[in-house]
Amino acid sequence: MPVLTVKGTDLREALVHARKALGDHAVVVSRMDTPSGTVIAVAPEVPRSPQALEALRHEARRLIGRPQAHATLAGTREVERCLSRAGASRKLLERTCEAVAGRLSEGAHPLDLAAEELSVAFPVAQLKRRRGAKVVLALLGTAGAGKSTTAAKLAGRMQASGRTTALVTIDLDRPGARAQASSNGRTMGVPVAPARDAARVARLFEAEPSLECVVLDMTGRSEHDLEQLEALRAALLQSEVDVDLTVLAALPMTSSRQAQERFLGRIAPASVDAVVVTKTDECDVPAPTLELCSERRLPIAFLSNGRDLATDLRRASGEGLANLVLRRRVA
Ligand SMILES: Nc1nc2c(ncn2[C@@H]2O[C@H](COP(=O)(O)OP(=O)(O)OP(=O)(O)O)[C@@H](O)[C@H]2O)c(=O)[nH]1
Ligand SMILES: [Mg+2]
Repeated sequence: MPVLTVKGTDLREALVHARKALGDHAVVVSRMDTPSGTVIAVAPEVPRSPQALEALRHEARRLIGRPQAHATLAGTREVERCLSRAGASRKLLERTCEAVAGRLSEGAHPLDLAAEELSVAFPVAQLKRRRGAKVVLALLGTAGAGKSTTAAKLAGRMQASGRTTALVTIDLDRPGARAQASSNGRTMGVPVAPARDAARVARLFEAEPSLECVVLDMTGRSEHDLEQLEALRAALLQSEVDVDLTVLAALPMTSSRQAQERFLGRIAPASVDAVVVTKTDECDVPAPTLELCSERRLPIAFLSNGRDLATDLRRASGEGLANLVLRRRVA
C-alpha cells in the first residue's frame, strides 16, 4: 500500500489535502509538527492486517521520521467506533476524529478529547429568567412523547426551586388523562388544574397572586395545541401580570428521524424555545436526535432519562450530551 506525505499549515489543512489526494477512506499513519506546519503520512485505507500496518509504519518512519503512527490510528479508531455506535453522521464523526487526531500529542485519553470536542457540538438552552416575571413552561409533543411525564417532572423541579407552581393540563378528553395528571401532581406535591382552554392560565395568575409558575401539559394534537398556544399568548399579552411563556418541544429519542422532522415541521409556527429530549434511556443511538437539534438550531434544555418522576430529569449541559453520545449515559 503506498504511503503519501502531505503538508499543511496545520493538521486540518493537511487532512483536507490528504482527503483530496487519497479519498474519503484515507487514514493518517504518522504525523510530524514542524515550525511551518504539519506533515502527515497517509495511506489510502485502513491496513487489513498487523503486518500491513507495520509495513505502513515503517514506510512512514522512513518518509517523515516520527513514529506517532500507531497512537494516532488507534486513538481515533476508538473514537470512531464509539461515534459509529452512537449513530453519528459521517460529518460529525470526521470532524471529531480530526480534532482528536490534532490533539493526541496533549497526552489525554482520546475519548476524553472527543468528549471535550462533543461538549460544544450541540446547542444547550440558556433559559434566562427575568427578575420578577412569572413563568409558563408549555410542552408540545406527539402522542406518547412523554409530555405529561416531563411536565410533572418540570413542575416538581420548579416547585423545589422555591417557586409556587401549578400543573395545568388541557388534555382532558383522552381516557385516563385527568387521573394521570392528578396522580402525577400528587407524586410531585404540585396542585393540578385541568383547563379546557390554555388561555385560562392567564386568569389563574390574575386570580392567584402567589402563583409564580405554571407547567402546561398539552394534548399531542399539534393543530389544536398550536391554536391553544396562540390563544394563551394573546391572553398573556392582554393580562396585567408579567409572564414569560417558554415553549418546549418533547422530542423522543426513540422516534425515527422522519417522525422527528415531521413533528418539528408541524410545530414550527409555535416558535419553539427549546427541546426536552425524552426517553434517552431507551435509545442506543443518541447522536441523530442531538444532531437534528443542532441542524435546526434548537437548543436542548432537558433530558428525560426514565419514568421516575422524582429522579429522571437532567438539565442539559455540553458534558452531559457528550457523555450521552460516548457512554450512553446522561452525566
Ligand atoms: N423509558 C422512558 N419512558 C418514558 C419517559 N418519559 C415518558 N415515558 C413513558 O412513556 C409513556 C408515555 O408518557 P406520557 O408522559 O404519558 O406521554 P404523553 O406525551 O403525555 O402521552 P399522551 O398524553 O398520550 O399524548 C409512559 O409510559 C411514560 O412512563 C422517559 O424519559 N423514559
Ligand atoms: Mg399526556
